[in-house]
Amino acid sequence: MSLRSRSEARAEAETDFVYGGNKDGGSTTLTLNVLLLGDRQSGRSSVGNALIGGAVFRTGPSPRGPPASSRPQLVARTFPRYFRRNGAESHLCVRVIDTPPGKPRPQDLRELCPGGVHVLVLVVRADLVDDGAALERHAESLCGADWIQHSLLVLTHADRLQEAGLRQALFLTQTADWLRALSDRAGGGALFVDSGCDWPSLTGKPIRDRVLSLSARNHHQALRM
Ligand SMILES: Nc1nc2c(ncn2[C@@H]2O[C@H](COP(=O)(O)OP(=O)(O)O)[C@@H](O)[C@H]2O)c(=O)[nH]1
Ligand SMILES: [Mg+2]
Repeated sequence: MSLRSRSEARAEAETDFVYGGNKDGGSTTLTLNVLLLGDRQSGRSSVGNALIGGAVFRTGPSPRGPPASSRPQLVARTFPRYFRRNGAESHLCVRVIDTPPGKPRPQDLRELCPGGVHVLVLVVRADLVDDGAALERHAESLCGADWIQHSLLVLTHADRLQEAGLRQALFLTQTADWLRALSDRAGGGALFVDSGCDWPSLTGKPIRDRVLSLSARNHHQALRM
């Protein structure tokens, strides 16, 4: 992409953030930037694939040590006529930013998302609950004090809970204090997902719907990074 077309694309993206939509033959397009954060192997890329509805981010066991790519990666997809808004059909453009383990560099995120982030998806393994302090610290330092109102907690590996005979409703009452508190405080609440047999198409819509309703609750305001 030439320098000129890159800046044009950025200007177009920024217009979306300001007006929340583009005119497109009578329909509007709502563009939402979604940032995935989570530990190594928490299932971030799998959740990204579910959101996009295809295998676009690389998933799988990763060797210990420095990640192959330390740069965040952006993939966007438009879902035509996804919802109704002010009485009219609206397309939904989801721009998903997958991140390397640890804290992504703010300048990399700003480059991908100059208008900011509408929803943070915090990805945590339900079957391997560790300490969440670093995750919350990263979210706050990247997105500021309002990060929690823009957060949706996604608990992956729900299939493992099922195998262990633990019901999802009970899990949150019995899990670590920080995770229970996070699920109560997060603006979008908690959503359990599992990788099942056909993970992206089975689990994508519920995650997209939750992202959309959380963003609507925040009047589609974006958090600057
Ligand atoms: N059983 C199960 N495996 C999952 C689930 N989510 C992700 N995985 C697997 O866990 C591994 C790591 O997932 P990935 O999305 O690459 O994690 P990332 O390192 O956080 O991006 C992959 O082999 C996935 O197939 C889940 O909900 N259940
Ligand atoms: Mg990954």
